[in-house]
Amino acid sequence: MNEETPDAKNRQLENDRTDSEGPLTTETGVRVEDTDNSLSAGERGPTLLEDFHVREKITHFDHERIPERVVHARGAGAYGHFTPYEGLSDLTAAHFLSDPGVTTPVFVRFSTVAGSRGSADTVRDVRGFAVKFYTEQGNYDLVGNNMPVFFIQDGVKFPDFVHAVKPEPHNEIPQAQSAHDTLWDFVGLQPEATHMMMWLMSDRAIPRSYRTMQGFGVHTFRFVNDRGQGTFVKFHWKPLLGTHSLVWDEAQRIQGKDPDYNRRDLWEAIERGQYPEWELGVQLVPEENEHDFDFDLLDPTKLIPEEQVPVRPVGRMVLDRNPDNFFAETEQVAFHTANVVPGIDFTNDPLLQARNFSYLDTQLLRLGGSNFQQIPVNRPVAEVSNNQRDGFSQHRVHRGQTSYYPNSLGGGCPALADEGVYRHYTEKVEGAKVRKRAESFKDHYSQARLFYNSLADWERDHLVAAFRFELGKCEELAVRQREVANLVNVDHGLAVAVAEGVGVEPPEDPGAAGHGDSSPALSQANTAFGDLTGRQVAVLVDHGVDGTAAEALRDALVGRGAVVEMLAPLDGAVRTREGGDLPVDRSYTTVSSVLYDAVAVPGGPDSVASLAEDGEARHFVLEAYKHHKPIAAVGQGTSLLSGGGLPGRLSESPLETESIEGVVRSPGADSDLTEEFARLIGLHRHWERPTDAVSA
Ligand code: HDD
Repeated sequence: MNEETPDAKNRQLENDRTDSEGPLTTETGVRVEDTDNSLSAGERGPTLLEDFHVREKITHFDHERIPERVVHARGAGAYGHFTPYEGLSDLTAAHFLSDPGVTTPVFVRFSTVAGSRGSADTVRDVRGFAVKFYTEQGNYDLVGNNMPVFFIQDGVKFPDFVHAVKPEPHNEIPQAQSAHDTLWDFVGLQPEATHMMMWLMSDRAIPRSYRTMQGFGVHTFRFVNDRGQGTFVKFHWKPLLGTHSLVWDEAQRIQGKDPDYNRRDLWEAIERGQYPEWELGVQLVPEENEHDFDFDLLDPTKLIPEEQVPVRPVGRMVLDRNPDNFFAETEQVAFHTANVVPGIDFTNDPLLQARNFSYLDTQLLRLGGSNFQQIPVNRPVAEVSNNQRDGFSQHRVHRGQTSYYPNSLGGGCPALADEGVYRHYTEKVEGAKVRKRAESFKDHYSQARLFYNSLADWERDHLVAAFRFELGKCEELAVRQREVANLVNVDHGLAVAVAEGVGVEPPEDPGAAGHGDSSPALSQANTAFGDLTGRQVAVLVDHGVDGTAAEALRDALVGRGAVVEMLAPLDGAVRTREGGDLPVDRSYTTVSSVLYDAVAVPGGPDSVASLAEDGEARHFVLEAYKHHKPIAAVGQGTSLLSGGGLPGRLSESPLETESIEGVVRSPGADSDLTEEFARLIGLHRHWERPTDAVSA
């Protein structure tokens, strides 16, 4: 274990933390006795210009906002640490990957892409997954997404893509949505986007939590070892909790009920000590095997199927500390794909090359000049020493007479480093200057089809529904039709299903059947299940509730890491059937079933009768049912299931043992019930449950 590194960043930040204690002062430290009344000429007279306090206070306020990120404006961040499982020095000179004894502090920012800073979390969108490693060799930023491919192949198209997905320029509608004409106009004309659009229309675009999201470096990067040998590498982050998503209808409702849903979830999990974890994995391709694939490794619209090149787990990242101040840290953190350390290099992926230009440029604007690396969250824990000077908001007080190289007056300092230095991979490059897309980048459909083939039936249903929803929001029929024409190259059945949904001509069958390959690793059906950590469970109670059952259920689930809340019509406490008081966590009128992963209704005739008369309570259960969530009903609680307009077989015989997907019913809260309920929660959602007839 490295003694110095684990909290090196935290210790460094300690010098910057400020508690607003002691008497009120101006920015220059002058004490202020009144901040409620401006200095005026007479009690009812004009405010005087000489009131430096009021001028300073208002001027500072006027300047409190900085430009939001042009993309990924909405985000949430946390600190943590990364530890490798084994030394990888045979592959890379990166010290943070060289020794399981080295633990490296990290800051991670998750984000949506299209929405503004104040937009909702659960929109259909890509999620950013940006990791800053504060390594002993300098900062390394792995600026990835929760999807392994991208919309375009060359960075020159990025402004076009972003203009298309952002709110339309004439009326700035819609906010944080891809369901509008300009986006689909663009992607329909840009077939290279097809593969990514399949991911965007899949459940990956509505993650249940940042804690249940995969991350990908997307590009092929290059590891370089001490001997200068290169190996192509793709980075993967795998959440220990598994990769889980919301239901689209639920995601939309959460946008209103709790726009901070993902942000809050991350914050609260860390505050509870349920630290989210990801495993870092790498796919490695020796340089000599670069051309062994039927796609180009430099093409960011392609992934390497895991079945072809397995993902090797190389380390673990834990997020265990929330920031002290959102603006200072999460807003001011500046990621840059060109922040690399020795042992990690780029490839000629044309998207990556453009990113290496764009990120520095954007920080200069966003953070007001070239000294943004001195902002506490951005400052490396590695020593910084160079001849760069001055600029807006220079915080360093450089000493000495010289600020040039070479010098003799400054003792030759800073001297050139001779070990641990960054050496660019000595790749041989030649070629005529051209503006031309490589032939090897031209297959835009095979991997879109691979993705489609790999999905479970329910995932395909969601995908078709998402295409119908999004294209159905496009006013121009030609835009809808063009996208359908695109999809027919992926799968004829998919294109027909979408066409039927959005009222355009179903396309002809192109005849030639596409390949039948699939990659099971791409399906969320094959992720990790069973972990209840941080799962939110609602228990609906009212006066007369079977308190023993309610508490037994709660204690058993809390013991497995779930967060269980007692919800009643009114806040405070309810009287139990046994005569005691059961504290209520909140009134269900202040929340909604969409904010919970599962619902339980304990027995107690009075409690259940009262809940059954309350439309809010019935809707709560019905909505959870519609969103495929696990439901437990104990004793008379089962009758609440029958009163809410649930499909026949539930409502007709609430206590019958006929099994209903994801619903457990029991006369009492025994261990079998809790066991089964926990199992159902661990399965996340019960997709096989038919819900089409449910109106909630
Ligand atoms: Fe980007 C932000 C991820 C392509 C230009 N990008 C940004 C963030 C993430 C990504 C996670 C938010 C960082 C944070 O939390 O502060 N971007 C990606 C991925 C891409 C990608 C995975 C493709 C593989 N990006 C991309 C291209 C360009 C940019 C091709 C420009 C040519 N991205 C930016 C940016 C942003 C940004 C404008 C906005 C704010 C920022 O950088 O700091 O420079």
